Amino acid sequence: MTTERTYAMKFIYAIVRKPGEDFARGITTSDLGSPDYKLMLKQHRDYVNTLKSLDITIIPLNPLRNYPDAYFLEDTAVNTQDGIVLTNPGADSRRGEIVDIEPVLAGFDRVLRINAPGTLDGGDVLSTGSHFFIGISRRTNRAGAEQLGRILEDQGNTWTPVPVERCLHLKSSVNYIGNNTLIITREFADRHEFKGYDKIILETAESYAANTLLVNDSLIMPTGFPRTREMLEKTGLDIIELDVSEARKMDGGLTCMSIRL
Ligand code: CIR
Repeated sequence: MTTERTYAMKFIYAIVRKPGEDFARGITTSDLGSPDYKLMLKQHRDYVNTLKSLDITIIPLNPLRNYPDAYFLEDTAVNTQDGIVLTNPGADSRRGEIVDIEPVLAGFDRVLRINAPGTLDGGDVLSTGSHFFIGISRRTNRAGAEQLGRILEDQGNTWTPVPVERCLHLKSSVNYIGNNTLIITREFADRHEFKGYDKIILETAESYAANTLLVNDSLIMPTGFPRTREMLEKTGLDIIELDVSEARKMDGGLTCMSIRL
């Protein structure tokens, strides 16, 4: 591990929410079968314990009644490092999650917000430091992306919109793993927006592994993607594999289940 590694951000806290018993009523397009609550809770505990083991202080929240997707906290807020931006989630069934998370975030930093008609999910926002990519997706519209873009520019950052067509969120397919390097699916690898970055390009069968989470010096990746693991090992980062099979059945994964601050 080199000491001069460049992070997108160094994290101290993670806000996490225990999945509720109704989590299987969340939105999903996957055909991976019905998720199991007990297993979901175990996998969520493992996720939280892994973050703790990386010296991250956990802010735990309880399940949110009537919001089965609310444990995918990432979609509700964007940490720009100069403040926190409360989103306006693109799915109607998730919009009310904002009311609950706002006071929690207000304890950390200045909170700005995305307003209707703009919609934006945090899963569409990828930071590589002072540059941000914002996915224009089924959840994030151009108005939402432009609102966030203006906030980022005011803070001295830059941003690029990226069309997202075949997956839920931008970060379902692309994540930043430090040192100017992206982990990226084949679908996005040749896009002009990502020119200038080094890339770990995933085999199509391992595309889900794009949702890998960099926490300081460690990469948390989903289990079951051996070719991706081999490529990631060459980065010299510590690699931790976590089974997130139940979140995957609900179209989520590692980045989605926390807000890192
Ligand atoms: C949804 O469709 O909104 C949830 N079932 C999954 C959200 C996953 N979030 C993320 O990728 N950031």
